[in-house]
Amino acid sequence: MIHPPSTLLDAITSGESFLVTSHQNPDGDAIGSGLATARALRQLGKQVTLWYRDPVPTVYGTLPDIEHLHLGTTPPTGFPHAFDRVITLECPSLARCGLEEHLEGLDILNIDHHLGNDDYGVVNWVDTEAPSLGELLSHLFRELGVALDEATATLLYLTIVTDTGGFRFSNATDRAFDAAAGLVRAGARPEQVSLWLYESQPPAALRLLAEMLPTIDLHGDGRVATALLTGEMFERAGASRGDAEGLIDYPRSIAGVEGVALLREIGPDQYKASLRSRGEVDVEKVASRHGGGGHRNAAGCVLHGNPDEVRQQIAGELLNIL
Ligand SMILES: [Mn+2]
Repeated sequence: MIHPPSTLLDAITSGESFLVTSHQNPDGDAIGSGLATARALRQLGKQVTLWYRDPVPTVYGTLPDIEHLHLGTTPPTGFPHAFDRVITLECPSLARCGLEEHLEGLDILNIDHHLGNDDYGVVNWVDTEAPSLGELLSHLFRELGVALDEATATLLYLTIVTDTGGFRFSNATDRAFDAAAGLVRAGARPEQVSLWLYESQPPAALRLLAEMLPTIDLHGDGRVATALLTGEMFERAGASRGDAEGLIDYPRSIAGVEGVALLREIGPDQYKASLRSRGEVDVEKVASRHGGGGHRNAAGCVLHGNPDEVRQQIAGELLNIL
């Protein structure tokens, strides 16, 4: 049984008004965990504001309560005085939330499952064995006495599905399946999660996929794949950044590929590299060398140079760790 530290339970129980945030470019775990936390805390009679810097990927646009998210770099009303507790979810460093200039100096409850969390909170609950942050939160909510409703259970289930790649990655451990079973018993609806994740694509996302497919390159006898998304491709497809969610799974699906980098242009000669790998291959090492981070099998960082240079560089670095 996983137990949160009593200092965390005390801080939550005694708090009244919560600000909850998560990392830049939020993924399914960041979003599902945040929405579930807000629902759970409200059930305990708390005030909760969710503040994320970046917009949510298109596929998560219809999640319950998503319209209540406060987005951008402008603080929500009353910040910071109106809040007596600040929770960061999934942020190994305060900088990962992208709101550090506002949060610096505040007492933070740091809940995370990433490697290399630098324990910047007044309370730090970091469990790197947790398959998703939502899994860890399900233990927290149990100990807080929250009775999960269907929507909250479904949001937590979503975090496990997205972080384990649909129970396919090496973090699809017994803990992942135990938690998923418990959440389904509590009312989680796997078919709803499947609809959100796999059958809610806007047409622009498929046009963007069509733009990306011809850019796939194989390196080192096909053990590494790279692909590219430029601003021009987004324009032609009529797509927004959120439409790129999941596209990396296509180069990853090629037989024999052990490491993948998807490069997305974010500025002149500037690329966000999303990295993926299988098994023991640790792409987090490559990402952290460039000031990024993540997990062993999924990480990201920013690279500088023209697209060909960046592609050769990251392919070389991935081949080096195979
Ligand atoms: Mn996560």
